[in-house]
Amino acid sequence: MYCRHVTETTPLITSPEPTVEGFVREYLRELNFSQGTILERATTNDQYLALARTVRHYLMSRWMQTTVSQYRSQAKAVAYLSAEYLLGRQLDNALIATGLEEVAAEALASLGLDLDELREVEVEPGLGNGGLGRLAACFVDSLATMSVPAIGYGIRYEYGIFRQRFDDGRQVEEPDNWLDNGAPWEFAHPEHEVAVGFGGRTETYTDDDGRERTRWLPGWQVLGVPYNYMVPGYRNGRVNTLRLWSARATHAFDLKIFNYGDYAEAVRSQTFAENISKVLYPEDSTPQGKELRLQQQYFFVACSIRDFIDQLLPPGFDLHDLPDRVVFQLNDTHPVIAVPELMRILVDERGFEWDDAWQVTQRCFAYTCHTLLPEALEVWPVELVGRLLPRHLEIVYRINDEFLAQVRERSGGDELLVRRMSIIAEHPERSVRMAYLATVGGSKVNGVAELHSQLLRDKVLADFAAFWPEKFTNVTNGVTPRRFVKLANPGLSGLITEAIGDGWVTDLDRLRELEPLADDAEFRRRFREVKAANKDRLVSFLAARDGIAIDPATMLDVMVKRLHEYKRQLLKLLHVVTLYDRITSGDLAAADVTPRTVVFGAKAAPGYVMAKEIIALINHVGAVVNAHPDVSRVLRVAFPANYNVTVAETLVPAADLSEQISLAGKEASGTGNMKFALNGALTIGTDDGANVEIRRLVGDENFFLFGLTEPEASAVAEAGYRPASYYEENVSLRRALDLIARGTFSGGDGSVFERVVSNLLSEDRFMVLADYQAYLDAQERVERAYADPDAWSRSAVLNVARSGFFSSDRSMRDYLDRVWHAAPLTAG
Ligand code: 26W
Repeated sequence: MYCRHVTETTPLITSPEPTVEGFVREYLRELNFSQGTILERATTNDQYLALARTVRHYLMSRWMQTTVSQYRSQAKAVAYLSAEYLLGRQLDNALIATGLEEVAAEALASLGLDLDELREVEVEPGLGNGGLGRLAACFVDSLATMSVPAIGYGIRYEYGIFRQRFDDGRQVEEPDNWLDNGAPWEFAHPEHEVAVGFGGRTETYTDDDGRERTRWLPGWQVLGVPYNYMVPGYRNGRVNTLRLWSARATHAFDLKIFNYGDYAEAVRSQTFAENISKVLYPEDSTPQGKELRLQQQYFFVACSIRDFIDQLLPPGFDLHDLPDRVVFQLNDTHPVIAVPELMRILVDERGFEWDDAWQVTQRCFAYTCHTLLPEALEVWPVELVGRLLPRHLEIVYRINDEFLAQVRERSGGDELLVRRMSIIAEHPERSVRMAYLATVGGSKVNGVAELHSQLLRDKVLADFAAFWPEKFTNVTNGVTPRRFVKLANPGLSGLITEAIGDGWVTDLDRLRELEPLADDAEFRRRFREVKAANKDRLVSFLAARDGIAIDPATMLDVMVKRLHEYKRQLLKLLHVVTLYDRITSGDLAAADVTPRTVVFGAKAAPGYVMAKEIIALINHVGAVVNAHPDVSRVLRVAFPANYNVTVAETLVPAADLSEQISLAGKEASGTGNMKFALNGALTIGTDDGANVEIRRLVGDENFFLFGLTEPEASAVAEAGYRPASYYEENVSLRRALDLIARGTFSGGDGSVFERVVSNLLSEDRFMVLADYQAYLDAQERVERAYADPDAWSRSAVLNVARSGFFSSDRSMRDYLDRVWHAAPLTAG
């Protein structure tokens, strides 16, 4: 929502009547005038688009008021730069934020329409891979609900994260054409397009004051067109903006060339430009280092910084004061090219002295790291950076020179340290280490959970933490209670509100008031009732969506997250195979097994071969287990395809057991773990990421801990880890692996999953075999605990009551205090 030209007297619109009649009137207007049809002839898509637009109307005036008041307040704003936003469906979130759920349902029913049916039409914007993207969506929701002046910037990918389907149990990716049926939640503003340069060269010149200056002469340009999305605050009358950029050619069509008959050439620049925002890179750990990816990163960063300076700051604003007006939060290293971009604008365009520009830049940026895997840290070859962004490379070199001079000076010329801390890596090829650039170029660096931030200080960025201890802090992740409790779990929300009022929705620490009710048998009974109803809802959801039949009377043991070896879906699978082995071999009577349904949800990056093998193995094991006459009576495997935010909203509230079993020291935080705890599932997990803080808050007795700690895992690796020794010493483990190796789950053909088994026996980088026995022992503790439903639900109630800390509102408060030094807008 742009508002530079809004004056004191500009009349702002008012919202439609929040009544059934008012809603009906607005809806029919939309159906007739915008959808151009009548009720009797409207398609389901017409009905949904009209509904979405109607709900938009109830948010429009808030949006305008928020933007105008933010602009007028001249308050410091947070600009969140993220290459990913995993937003989920918008309709229900907007209805909850406006409190219009009932009015909408009644109004539609009066027209013979069903809200439950229409909400299924919406395709969720899958503009992210996993944790990082979803976290960004939770954060912008919290900033709006907390009335913090903030704007989210990102990329409007034409194709989001691929759609996953299984073919003979193997992942097949299909394009996510999420825009095809209309995009009612976005507002295009081509009039505010931004030109972005690429390639070309730089030249130095002497300016009128006789100063040596440099300018960039780009070789080609694309246009960035902003699309605005509403980010509604929860019932606070505020709506913040998410601005996503789409790439266009400067001149879409070359008529001359067309007339020569070379039609493809005529539109080449268009397709070339559009490619930049065409598709989301589906990697969430190993960067492919593709040129287009760097183009995407610079494209949205250049658009966003230009847009903030030109549209959100008053005309003639002195950029020396920029740090008082904005903090650009870098969501991992993906947007870090923003640091040399701001330097370029200040020095080359605004004529700042280098040191002044550097002062301003460092104070304007902060960096959040979301990973611990060395291979996930982005490095860009200087050859590529120099070709695509020649001026930025020059600026990075100067930043590095000035920084290393400090290092040299403070370390008394320790050249080894200088080489280690250099932003430019010399080997294997000269490259820019983006995490180092982010650390040098910003005022703060944070990890996303206590253990993660400690490991950043002690290991990943140890030299920098020693050099700038004050720069390093921690902000433990959080999730929005609006979507992941209020929206996803209306049963539990109702029970909580009945017990302690509805203040918890915006003040999640209030859940603590539930603690005494853990000792209330009636409350526990009703809590179990809610869980049972959520399980029934999941049963019909999976039956309708995937044709998957699950038994709600079983323990729902859920593992949903991206497929990655460090997350150890294989450990969960070995538990399933071991149970299968014990039941089929008669070691274990089916009657002695707690009936359990293991639910997996996971996408693998298309280029991640081992991850795709593991998905296929899970599906093949599931097929055999589910078909076995004895085993299937007490053990089932369900693997709904295309796990996404919408699936999570139905799956998480139904879960009994939450699997958070990564090798300690590998999962930066995890956020699924928080969603499960808040929805009354108990966690089986390692002391990794935010599991450590969940266990501390909910209490050891309400958490199934197992496995090596991070120091122990490092010591084992240090000492030389020999996975085969666990195979030799542990019969149950050997039998399980042999079953797979013999082809039990692949039609007797042992070669099918040979790679998975041999990797476990030879490398097993994430120590699945080392933690196998401890995990099985913990699962036995789970079975014993689950045998007492009342005691189990008491633990579950305590998990809910003690998980208020994991609200993304609390994360925002920590960022505001420790990193951004900004504040919510109280008045206006
Ligand atoms: C360039 C390839 C790439 C793309 C995305 C590398 C790394 C990423 C992300 C950082 C991966 C990610 O999503 N990390 C997850 O971030 C969550 C939010 O902080 C954490 O909770 C998870 O532990 C972390 O794996």
